[in-house]
Amino acid sequence: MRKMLSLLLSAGLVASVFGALPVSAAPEIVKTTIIVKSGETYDGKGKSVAADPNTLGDGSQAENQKPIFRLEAGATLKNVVIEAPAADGVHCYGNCNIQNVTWNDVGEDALTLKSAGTVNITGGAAYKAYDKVFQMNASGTINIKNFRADDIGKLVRQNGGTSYAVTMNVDSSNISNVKDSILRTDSSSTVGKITNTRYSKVPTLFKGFASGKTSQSGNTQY
Ligand code: ADA
Ligand code: CA
Ligand code: CA
Repeated sequence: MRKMLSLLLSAGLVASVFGALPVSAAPEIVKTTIIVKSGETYDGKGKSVAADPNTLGDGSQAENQKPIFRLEAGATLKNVVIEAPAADGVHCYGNCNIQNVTWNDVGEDALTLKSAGTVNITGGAAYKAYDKVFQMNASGTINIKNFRADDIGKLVRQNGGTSYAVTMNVDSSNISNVKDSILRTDSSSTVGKITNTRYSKVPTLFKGFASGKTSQSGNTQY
């Protein structure tokens, strides 16, 4: 009886110790793109996901991979960790809100604006982007706030050779180990602004902007 009791007690102790540890579950493998409908919110509540490389893409630099999430106009994606392979990340068809989403190993790119709208990125992070993090394939605005990026090619890239207008804003973020630039465009009408941001090992903040189209204040280098 005594033995039984101590066994039960120690089992309880073991269980409570493990219960207190942050156990990171294996990512949920996404086989077909998750669609978040217009005006709806997908709250991952902290879960991690990854692409099925056979159906969505292997997260290499090959074009035409499929996204893990497709957000219709006015949709919100929050509290998700995207692990490798991340395929073509997230596609936004019009306005979208991205809150506390972390890409631990960006795929071909992290997020693409596919039709005109405003992308609001608040919190979260992107790591290990061989080339681009946010890709703007349509006119509109991207607001990036309280974001962390490290080991990336570019933070925002307007699709090469396009001339529509994009407004790119980065505020209160921390950007490090950048190969190319933070914001890049080929459009003479695109505007870029970086404020209150800490950065380290960034060759240039802006690339390809026309004169008078960039502004910065309150940034510090480390
Ligand atoms: C490259 C490519 C574009 C588009 C883009 C993307 O810039 O030239 O056509 O595919 O990538 O959206 O990933
Ligand atoms: Ca691409
Ligand atoms: Ca892409």
